[in-house]
Amino acid sequence: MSIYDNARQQFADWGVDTEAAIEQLKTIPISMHCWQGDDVVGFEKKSGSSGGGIQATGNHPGRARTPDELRADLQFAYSQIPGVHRLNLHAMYLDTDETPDRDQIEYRHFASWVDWANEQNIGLDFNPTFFAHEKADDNLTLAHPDQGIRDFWIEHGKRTRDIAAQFGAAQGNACINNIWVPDGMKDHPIDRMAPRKRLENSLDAMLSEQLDSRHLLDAVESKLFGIGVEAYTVGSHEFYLGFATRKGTLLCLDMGHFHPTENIADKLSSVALSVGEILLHVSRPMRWDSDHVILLDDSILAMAQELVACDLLGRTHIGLDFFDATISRTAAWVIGTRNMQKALLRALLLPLDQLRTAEISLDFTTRFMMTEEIKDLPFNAVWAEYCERMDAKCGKALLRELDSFQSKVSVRG
Ligand code: RNT
Ligand code: ZN
Repeated sequence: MSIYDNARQQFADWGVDTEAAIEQLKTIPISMHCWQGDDVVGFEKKSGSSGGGIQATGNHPGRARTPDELRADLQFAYSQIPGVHRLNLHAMYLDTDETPDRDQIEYRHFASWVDWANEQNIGLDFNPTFFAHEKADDNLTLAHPDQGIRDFWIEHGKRTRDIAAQFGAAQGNACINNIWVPDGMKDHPIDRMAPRKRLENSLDAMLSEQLDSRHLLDAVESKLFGIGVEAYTVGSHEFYLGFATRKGTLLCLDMGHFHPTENIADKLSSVALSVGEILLHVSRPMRWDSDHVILLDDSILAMAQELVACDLLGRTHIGLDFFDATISRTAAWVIGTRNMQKALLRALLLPLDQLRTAEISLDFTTRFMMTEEIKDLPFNAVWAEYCERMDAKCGKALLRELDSFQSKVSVRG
């Protein structure tokens, strides 16, 4: 009996069908974020740091400096990740010799990404870039007191919606355009209300045009604090939960954007009662919103378990948001994305019916015994089988691939 057949039998003893889990895992796309490949720098022809409190640390060799380098790195990463893929692009990643300001970007500046994505069978998601720009230096954009600055950013946002909708139309699926603004204050504001009203009005203006939801889905992302906006963020969780509920947008939950002890997985079932669809930025905060590469740890396993147990996979879009430049950037993508997939597979392999039965009968002893006993089931054998069927490497063979690709890109200046 093969290792997989043996594992299949062990799961079957618990009433779990490993084949069904594998088939379902194949259909769950993960939107990989382009910005892990270049430390959130982008391809605008100007210098400067990412700003907005976003901080990539490290100087590992091999940062992608051009769209072609980034695409080559992505292509390698995708080749090591079994399953269906999406790419999450930011507006600062345009591919053109022109130098449009943020309020001048057009679809043609991104057309090469669509050609490449279609060739590679990769769905595209998008984001307006409200940071790393002189008009964002006050850490105020859509909520800025100056109407001219607000209008600039509203125009940027409108253009990204148009571009995202055209991505969606060109690809025949919905592109998510996710709005995150850095707006906030370092010290205690006197007026917490006025900036929030301005943000709401700006968002309304930005989202006013009705676009086809088969091609575009708008999402809004909250944040608790950032460097330089410790005392107050305009777009807090409550702000956007209310906004998304009232306006019908998606709500983006970034795992680094809450108090460090909050359980983000616990929020899914509550949020899902108020909003139609959810976007996740799966990330790993360490003491603060540090955007560490995600591990296969309890927080990720809990997230995946909630998605499966609450039947939310059909209306949750899984995106990643981490960036680490102290290690191989391509390895970070591959290991982090595979960790998300491993977590989903583990969740799909849980004997949920039996666990639910124990719980609903208030038999917490059985529930407890089961959750602990099933931790010893051979999840790794099912993952290895999945990788083999999808032609992706595992273990030492994977490490060799990652290492050899990294040594090729290490020669970049
Ligand atoms: C910032 C937000 C946001 C960004 C990306 C680059 O704290 O998490 O999602 O990380 O847009
Ligand atoms: Zn995020």
